[in-house]
Amino acid sequence: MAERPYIVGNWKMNGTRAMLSEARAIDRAAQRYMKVEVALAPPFTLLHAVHREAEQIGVGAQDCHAEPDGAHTGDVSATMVADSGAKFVVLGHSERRGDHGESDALIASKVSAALEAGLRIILCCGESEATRDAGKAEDFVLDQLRAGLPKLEDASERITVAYEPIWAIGTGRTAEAADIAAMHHAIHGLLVETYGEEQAAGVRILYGGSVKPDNAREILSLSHVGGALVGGASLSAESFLGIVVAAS
Ligand code: G2H
Repeated sequence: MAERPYIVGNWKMNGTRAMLSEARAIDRAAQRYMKVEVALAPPFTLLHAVHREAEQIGVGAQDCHAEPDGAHTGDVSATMVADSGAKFVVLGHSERRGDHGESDALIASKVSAALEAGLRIILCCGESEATRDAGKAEDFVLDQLRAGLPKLEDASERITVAYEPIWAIGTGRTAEAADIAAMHHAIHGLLVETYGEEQAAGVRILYGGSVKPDNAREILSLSHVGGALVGGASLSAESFLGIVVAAS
């Protein structure tokens, strides 16, 4: 188990103001588990409201635009995200890459914009089932990260990586423990190459993909697994807190 596991709920395109009671319940309960860092990434429309509820938990966005402002109808900049009270942004999620055709280059520019706005980032990576079956999962994931990881002196303060195999997202399937451990080990190796031993030790690598209260403890006990990025199971305080308890 990581020194201070990081459990992040990604609400995706779910949640209206009725969900604020779940955020409040998560926040109040998180105050009893100070050894776990707990955060929520609600949709843009709830960012400020969840931030106002949050006494203990971190709040972040699920995306941002690469430009600071301008004629980009419907988009939200990193500066706006920071202005809402959010402290981090999730970038490069496979649903952004898939649904919106986000390339590694675009994600790298969003990373720069987010850091410039003072946000921490959670940079996502993960392979498709076909890539895994072809034996190319590790090369693919490390290439995604080489393209997205910024040059930074204080990487451990600003960067979190989330490994989410696409075939395990929202499907109820989780990767085998040995496969998760091998990928997290490889990602840690790349972080050491990029930032040096000391900084890399502080960059947490989250696992994501159908993490639930009943599989969280095993996943979180794996070496170099520093927490979890949780989708479906973060939509109710009860199941999300089950994962927080497993991490504590
Ligand atoms: C992976 C994860 C959260 P879920 O996308 O980022 O979602 O836990 O529903 O598989």
